[in-house]
Amino acid sequence: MTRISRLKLGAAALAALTALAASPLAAKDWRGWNIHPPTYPNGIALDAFAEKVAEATDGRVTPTVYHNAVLGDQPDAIEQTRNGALDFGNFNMGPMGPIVPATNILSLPFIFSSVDQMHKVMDGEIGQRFSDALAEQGLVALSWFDSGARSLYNTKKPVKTPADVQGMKVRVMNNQLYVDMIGALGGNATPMAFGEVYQSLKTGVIDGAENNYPSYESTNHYEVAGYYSITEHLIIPECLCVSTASWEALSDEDKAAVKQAAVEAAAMQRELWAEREKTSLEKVKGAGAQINEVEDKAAFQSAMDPVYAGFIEKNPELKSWIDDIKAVK
Ligand code: BDP
Repeated sequence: MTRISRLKLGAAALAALTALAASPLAAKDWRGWNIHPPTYPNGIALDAFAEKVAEATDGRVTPTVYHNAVLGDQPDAIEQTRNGALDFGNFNMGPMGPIVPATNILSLPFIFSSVDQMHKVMDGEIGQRFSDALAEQGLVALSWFDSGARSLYNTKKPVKTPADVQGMKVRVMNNQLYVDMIGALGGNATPMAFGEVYQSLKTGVIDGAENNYPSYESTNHYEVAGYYSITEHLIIPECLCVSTASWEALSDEDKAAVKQAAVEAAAMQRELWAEREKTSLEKVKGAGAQINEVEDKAAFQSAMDPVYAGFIEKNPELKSWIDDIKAVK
């Protein structure tokens, strides 16, 4: 074979391959982001989602989940999924706020009265409004995962009243609302990536942070910040979100299969979550963490009035959403 004909053949093969990759028949190797370890409820459910999708689409879509935030921290991963560099991810609505303003409502402290009420809201008409807002920013929310309730923990002392937070340096997720929230309690908030919190607690760069039991436990934060105070100030849902670009490349049949797999994954995650909350609590208690109830939660709630006022002032069009959420019993 001459060099020219080999080149021609090579070019033809390349053209064929390109056509195949662009055709709806080519297998789509989806890359998915997860901040948690594969053994965390979210990791297990995401792997089950990936497996189910591959099976239900007969291998037309083959997702792989990259655990432990190896593909970047959460704000980056959200951006990458929006622009199609990543195909899907499990995202908390906290760091989503700066990108999809309506989702900030879910980051208002004490917005939900309980996790059950949060489920009712997210699985109903109001949840659909959040999905619509996400869709406008390039993300298709296929189902909602649980993330329990977040409480404050620190290296110094039990928090019982807002005054105990005075002067404390507290790590928060990337969202101005949390800076305002800690500020309203008299503390100083530091937005920081999840993966940096352990070391920062250990070295005293920060005094505390806030999270649910499973994350407090899985990150080993309890080893270095042994006072966990049940403030339950935030109940934030998480989505299983697919990039609009990846979604639109699917046939209707495959869209239905992926949606179904996501709904099943969420049901599985919520079940595993309920168990994990118990085992995580047992584990941190067994390791000596001091968990305290907060009797006067109302004091924390009323301290949040300026946070709500500031939010409504900036987003008057979202005021009615707050009222709608509060009306769901
Ligand atoms: C966990 C969430 C995760 C957040 C993390 C955090 O599941 O998405 O990134 O908290 O505090 O509970 O950053």
